[in-house]
Amino acid sequence: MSRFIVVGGGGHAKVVIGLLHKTGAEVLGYTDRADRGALLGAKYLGDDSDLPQRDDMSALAMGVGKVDGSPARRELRRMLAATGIEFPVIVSPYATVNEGAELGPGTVVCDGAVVSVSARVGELCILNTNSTVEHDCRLGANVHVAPGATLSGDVTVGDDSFLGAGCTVVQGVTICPGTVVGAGSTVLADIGTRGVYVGSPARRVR
Ligand code: JB2
Repeated sequence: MSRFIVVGGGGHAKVVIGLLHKTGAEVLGYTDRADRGALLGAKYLGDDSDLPQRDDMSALAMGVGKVDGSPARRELRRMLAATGIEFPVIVSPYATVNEGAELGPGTVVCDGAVVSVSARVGELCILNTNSTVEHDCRLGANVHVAPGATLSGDVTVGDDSFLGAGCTVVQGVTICPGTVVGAGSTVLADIGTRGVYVGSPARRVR
């Protein structure tokens, strides 16, 4: 059985701890810049500085979430490479990952999410509650598909992008790295310039 330490102690960390409990993994505790109290019974272990010295963990989980187009989580993971400890894929027992789908290390698939056939999802992605990544989609690293968002077939999403809650991306669209799509928006055409896109059809606002 894997013995996890979760990095981060906010809302997303709590989600990850809950998922780990459901998979039967052991959670030794969590790290954060400050003590956030017990999270679903997981205790505070201090900041990240002691992690390289610990010999009791066998896996790390990225509990720091994101709702923007920044690469910060990837940088944090690079810093934690000094521990020599892997970030395994975490899949809720209530998610569906179909035949031929590939998930990169550190990716988390939450309750009710569906990853369809032959989708390729990069490292450290968050496929949040009830999101859908349809057949043949290609997601880069550190992409957050927020709750209820739908990527239709053959969509490509660049690294670090954030696709807001309940948004829809129609089939075949390509979205460049670092893009933010607002909640409930509908993306009908390729996005080639990094920025924030909202509305139906989604238009750039920043
Ligand atoms: O380098 C770090 C670090 N940077 C921030 N190392 C460690 N160990 N912890 C770090 N943190 C901590 O992550 C912050 O001190 C804070 O306690 C936590 C982030 O918590 P917050 O609740 O602000 O956000 P979140 O990242 O858990 O969740 C966001 O992303 C999720 C995917 C939220 O906006 C959620 O609504 C969203 N579902």
